[in-house]
Amino acid sequence: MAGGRPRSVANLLVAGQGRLAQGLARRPGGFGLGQVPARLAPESVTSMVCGYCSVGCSLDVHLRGGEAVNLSPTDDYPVNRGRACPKGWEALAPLRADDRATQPLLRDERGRLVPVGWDRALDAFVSRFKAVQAEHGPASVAFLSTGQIVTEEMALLGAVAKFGMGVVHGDGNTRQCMATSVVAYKQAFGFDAPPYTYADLEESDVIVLAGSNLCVAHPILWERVCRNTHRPEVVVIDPRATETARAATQHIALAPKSDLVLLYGLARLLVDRGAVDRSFVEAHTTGFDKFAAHVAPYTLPVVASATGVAPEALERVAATIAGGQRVSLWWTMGVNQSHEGVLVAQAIINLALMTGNIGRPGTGANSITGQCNAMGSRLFSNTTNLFGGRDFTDAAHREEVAGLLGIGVEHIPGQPSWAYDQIVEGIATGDIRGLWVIATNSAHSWINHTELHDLLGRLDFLVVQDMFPTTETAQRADLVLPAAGWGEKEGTFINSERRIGLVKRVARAPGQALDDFAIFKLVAEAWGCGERFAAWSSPEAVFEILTRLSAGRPCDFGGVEGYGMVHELGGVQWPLPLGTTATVAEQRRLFADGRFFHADGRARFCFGEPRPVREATSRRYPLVLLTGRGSSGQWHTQTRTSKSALLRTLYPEDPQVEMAPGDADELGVVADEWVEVASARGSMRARVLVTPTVQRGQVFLAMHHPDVNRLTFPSVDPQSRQPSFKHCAVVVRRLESWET
Ligand SMILES: Nc1nc2c(c(=O)[nH]1)N[C@H]1C(S)=C(S)[C@@H](COP(=O)(O)OP(=O)(O)OC[C@H]3O[C@@H](n4cnc5c(=O)[nH]c(N)nc54)[C@H](O)[C@@H]3O)O[C@H]1N2
Ligand SMILES: Nc1nc2c(c(=O)[nH]1)N[C@H]1C(S)=C(S)[C@@H](COP(=O)(O)OP(=O)(O)OC[C@H]3O[C@@H](n4cnc5c(=O)[nH]c(N)nc54)[C@H](O)[C@@H]3O)O[C@H]1N2
Ligand code: SF4
Ligand SMILES: [Mo]
Repeated sequence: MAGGRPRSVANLLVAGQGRLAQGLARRPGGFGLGQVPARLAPESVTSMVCGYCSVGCSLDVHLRGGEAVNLSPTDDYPVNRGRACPKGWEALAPLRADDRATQPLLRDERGRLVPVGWDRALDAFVSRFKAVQAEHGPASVAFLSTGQIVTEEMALLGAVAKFGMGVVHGDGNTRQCMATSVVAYKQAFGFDAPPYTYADLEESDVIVLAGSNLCVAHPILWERVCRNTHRPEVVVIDPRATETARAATQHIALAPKSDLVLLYGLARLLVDRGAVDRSFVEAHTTGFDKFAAHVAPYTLPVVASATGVAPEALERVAATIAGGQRVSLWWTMGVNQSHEGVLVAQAIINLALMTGNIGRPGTGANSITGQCNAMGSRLFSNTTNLFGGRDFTDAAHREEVAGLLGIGVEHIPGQPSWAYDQIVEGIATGDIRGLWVIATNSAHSWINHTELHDLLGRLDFLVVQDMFPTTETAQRADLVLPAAGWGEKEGTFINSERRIGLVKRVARAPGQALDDFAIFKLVAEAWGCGERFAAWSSPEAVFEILTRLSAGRPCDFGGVEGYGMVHELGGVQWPLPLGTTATVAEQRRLFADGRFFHADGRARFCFGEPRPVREATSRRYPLVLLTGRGSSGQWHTQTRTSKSALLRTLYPEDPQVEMAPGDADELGVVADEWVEVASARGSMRARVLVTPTVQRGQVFLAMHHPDVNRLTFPSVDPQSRQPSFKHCAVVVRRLESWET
């Protein structure tokens, strides 16, 4: 055991007590707190970015004695301007939950998770993983991480695991979420670069939302749409009549997974109508003529029959896009979680390119990301990409990073990580024997998880690092490392519009829980590679390292001078290279000069052939199952949001399967009745919600119930390897009354 380690654990635990909201707190006043009775008035207020979704709202945390007592949305932050959704208002609730992880837990010989000190936990971590690597090679230990820890932590994890522990394969839950957009952007623009700024939602005269339920999933972005004074046409492309679709001016209720045909059909109509911006296409893109030839067969009758959308509705959307002066096209999981998601995302990008709707206010081909720091993960998790969107297989990139980090280039693997599904497959084949899971609840959220549950049991050693020891994944672990959560640590998130925002320590982590940053540092020490990361001494020191790693890359934020500047400016959007400045009010969008990130400066039209869905409906499983977000009060696997009594009042207690009235009648079920929903892989029970928001032949389940992914079919997009959570075949069965 390294001599200094026990002291360093103690130091970290003690250090945590003194660093609450350091430096950047401000006195109350001008925060809309006028009505608060004096005895409850906070002593000071500090603002920080919300830890749930990628909108990245700022919250004013009210402090007493340096500890958070309450919060309210920040008035003057450019993202949310005084608003927050229910999750934001309740963001402190999970920190105070009864089931927080307070001590490391190690599984004993009798199979029970028992509390141990950090020293034993670290010994077990190191000895077990090193034993696995000694027997099966360094690549036999892998990690799965997240879009929900600060960038500094992600980067430290990626560095320690890959450049210190010899790990080769690590991926994140962002694979389930954003991988499709990443690949689509890279191929089309030459870099993973969502081009927009949120102000575009207020500046468009046409807003197209594909596979996005903005009202529920990104409420404050929907609020920005509502602030648009140009009376925009809002077109929603979604098989369901979601909250967003019902508020839209046009709802295209297409057949599930027919988006590619629909979008090619729209492209053809735009060509036919002469709506192509020839001068933009010629000056700034390549491949348009081939694309136009590719979409020629997608005539109105072909498209209407494949999508189930009336020809008049298709023509109206095309006319709306053609007539718009500032058209923005946005997409999320209805597009990304598909067996052909990359092609669909590129078809959206193509519509923006061919009509010249990019680089100007109110325009863009805009992927909205999901988790608070998915964008940080895309650039700095060091999983499939080397730091800063670089390439592990590129020797020059490896040299550059080694030089910037002052480490030997031999420590940088020359191959990218396996994707999440390949790591899971690697467990099945015995190639992966040890797994370290950080801030993701795979045993609930992974597709077709019955198989994963079995595989997790086959691992030689499973470590889960989470705020809660009660998650489905932590319950299967050999070692649980107790982590601090949002609000108990500092660092930065990057939101959907590329805005770097600050997170601060406003509460103490309970018991022996440590922030992920401290845990990664301890692991490095215990592993014996701590020296290599000596410069990674604090989150702000790592931020400085990341600033250097970004320099010269499209995501360059070399001009950002530390956390103080991020705070002063109300967040900073990349790029901001050294020598450039930003102001608080400024909105940064990409491609205003028509130059893209490919070597020739041009964007590319990318396209391909539609493919059939991987699991079609059958007589046995006649319904299509769609899954997604249930309400604005629920977050993913519910480890956090279910801890708020207030949020629990905003959604039904039991799982609900949404069903069209005609299907309910045919099955003879009535509202609220318990039924069984089954696929070829498993089944679950749910209450029937009879609603015309789903089409006949389709049912919808929110992803928040742990059994939903017993049903889903494990197919991935071949290019992005993102799972297709939103299409599989199921049957709904009545339960005999004695069973209910
Ligand atoms: N309240 C809340 N907000 C969240 C989250 C949360 O858990 N709760 N999670 C965050 C994260 S990580 C993410 S990734 C985002 C997700 O945000 P969204 O993508 O907006 O949410 P989903 O409900 O998963 O999917 C959006 C829509 O896709 C539709 N859809 C299904 N199949 C198809 C199809 O074939 N074509 C089309 N066009 N649409 C289809 C569904 O009907 C659904 O309404 O939300 C973020 N915000
Ligand atoms: N059927 C279906 N399945 C889906 C989806 C779908 O639409 N349908 N959507 C997919 C998508 S887009 C996503 S993003 C995934 C999300 O899937 P997950 O990532 O599994 O969902 P979360 O519940 O957010 O899990 C985050 C975990 O991190 C823990 N945690 C929170 N903060 C911290 C921290 O600071 N440190 C540490 N160490 N732990 C922390 C939480 O307690 C929780 O256990 O689900 C995917 N699964
Ligand atoms: S919209 Fe997203 S970032 Fe804003 S308060 Fe809600 S969860 Fe937090
Ligand atoms: Mo996500």
